[in-house]
Amino acid sequence: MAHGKFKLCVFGPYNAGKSSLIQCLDPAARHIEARCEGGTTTVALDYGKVQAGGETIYLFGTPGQERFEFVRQILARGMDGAIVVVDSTAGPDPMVERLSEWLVTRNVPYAIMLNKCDLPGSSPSRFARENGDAPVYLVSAKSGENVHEALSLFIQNLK
Ligand SMILES: Nc1nc2c(ncn2[C@@H]2O[C@H](COP(=O)(O)OP(=O)(O)O)[C@@H](O)[C@H]2O)c(=O)[nH]1
Ligand SMILES: [Mg+2]
Repeated sequence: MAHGKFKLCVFGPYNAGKSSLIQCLDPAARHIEARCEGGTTTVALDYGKVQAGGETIYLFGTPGQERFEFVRQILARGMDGAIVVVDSTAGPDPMVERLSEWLVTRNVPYAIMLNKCDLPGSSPSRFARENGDAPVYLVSAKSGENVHEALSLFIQNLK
């Protein structure tokens, strides 16, 4: 997979911190919100580009809401790896489990980023059992803690 360019998709539930993570990795990242029927719901996408581990990484943030499965399918085409962002202050989420299973079936290497570790309610041990073989990194997309380091480590694993 060492072709110098990586497409990474960022998955995870709504509000987990996907957009913040991409913004943290690339301050020039674009955040796109498209309004759906009636203007009450939005589909949010993100795009960023960052250098890590000597490679150029293209980051595609996917919408978290369950009903945007079709958008995730489109964005996922040709991805070399994935990041699953999890809110470490929240309880285990069935969507995270489904995403992980889907990535395993598709043979896509992925990392779990347990986000919001700066908050007092952060409890990473809650997720310890559900991650299979995927590497798990504790990060804060808000403070930036461990974000670049986690990405670099994950990229090294992919090469
Ligand atoms: N305290 C804290 N708040 C965060 C962190 N990451 C994201 N947030 C907040 O969580 C909310 C959702 O973040 P966002 O990136 O929009 O989530 P998305 O829906 O997954 O894209 C926002 O209010 C963020 O400011 C973090 O690491 N720490
Ligand atoms: Mg978002």
